[in-house]
Amino acid sequence: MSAPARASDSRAAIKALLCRFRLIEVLDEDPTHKTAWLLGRIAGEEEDAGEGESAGSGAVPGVDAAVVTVERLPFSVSVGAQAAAGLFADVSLDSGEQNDVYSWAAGAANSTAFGPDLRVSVIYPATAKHISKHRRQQRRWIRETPALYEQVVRPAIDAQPASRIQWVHNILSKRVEAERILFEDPDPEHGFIILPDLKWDTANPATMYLTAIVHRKDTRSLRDLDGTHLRMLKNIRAKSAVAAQRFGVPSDMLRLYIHYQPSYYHFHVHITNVSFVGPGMAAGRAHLLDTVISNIEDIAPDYYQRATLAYALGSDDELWQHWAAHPSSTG
Ligand code: G7M
Repeated sequence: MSAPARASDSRAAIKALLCRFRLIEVLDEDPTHKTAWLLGRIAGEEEDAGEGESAGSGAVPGVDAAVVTVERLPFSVSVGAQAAAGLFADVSLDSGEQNDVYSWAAGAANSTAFGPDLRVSVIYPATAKHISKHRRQQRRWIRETPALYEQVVRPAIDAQPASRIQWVHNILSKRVEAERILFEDPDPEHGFIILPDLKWDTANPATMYLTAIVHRKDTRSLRDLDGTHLRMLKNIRAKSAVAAQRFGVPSDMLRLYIHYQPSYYHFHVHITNVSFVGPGMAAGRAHLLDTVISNIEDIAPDYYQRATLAYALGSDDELWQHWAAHPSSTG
């Protein structure tokens, strides 16, 4: 589809497309970000004119398929901007309850008093790749016992090419990102480097995101941690505070955690501002460093070689295939 030149032309073209959109499937929904991804087809002009629905209800990728993203926008209300009628004059309510001094209801705004309330984006024609990219992944809950780790996960990690963690070796050998290093303990057994995570632009301390990458090359994940790592783990905790100070974030505003499963099998710790909540912090993925230290120190040095670790795996994850091939992987 060629892009119309002016904003008003675009608006009219998008509106025309949306009017011809026939919903086939809700590909995914995210209640936290109030967003839905919809698959549909764009009806032909003659159908739109009411000359009957075309045969079949499917959409043909690359031809008439469209992916529409609908997102509810944040409120934008300014005091005094509303006419005398009042802010809620046009609101329609379709349910309501009252109890003592408390009242609540749901409905629709029907007005611009709260600012625009919807952002819509359209991919048309959408290819099969566009569609699968926006379709919710199938998810499975895994209970990984130590035996299953040996049978399924360790071989999967062993099968990964070394090039996958080349970026880590580049950082440790100071070939790249050297100027971004905030702290280094160069000890080959207990040492590590702390630097800003790729995802953080270093501009806003409220979203501070640092990573500690250890020098030890034999530690691939949480599973490998034991009593020999305690000194290093405690030192990461202590020196995170030093690194975070550079951005004015005090030590009691840090959240330190380890992913299991991680994306990269060279041990590292995530260091973030406690007020920042990101997708990598879900229960079942983020293991708090404080708890990890306590498990090894107070419960057992080989806690992580004995524990069953549970997590969710998406069907796009490489590990998924290994679990799918294993009959006893679900608990
Ligand atoms: O899920 P996992 O614990 O494996 O997370 C790895 C982290 O490494 C993520 O937060 C990535 O943003 C971060 N990361 C990945 N790469 C490729 C780089 C990189 O090249 N430089 C830095 N500084 N961080 C990275």
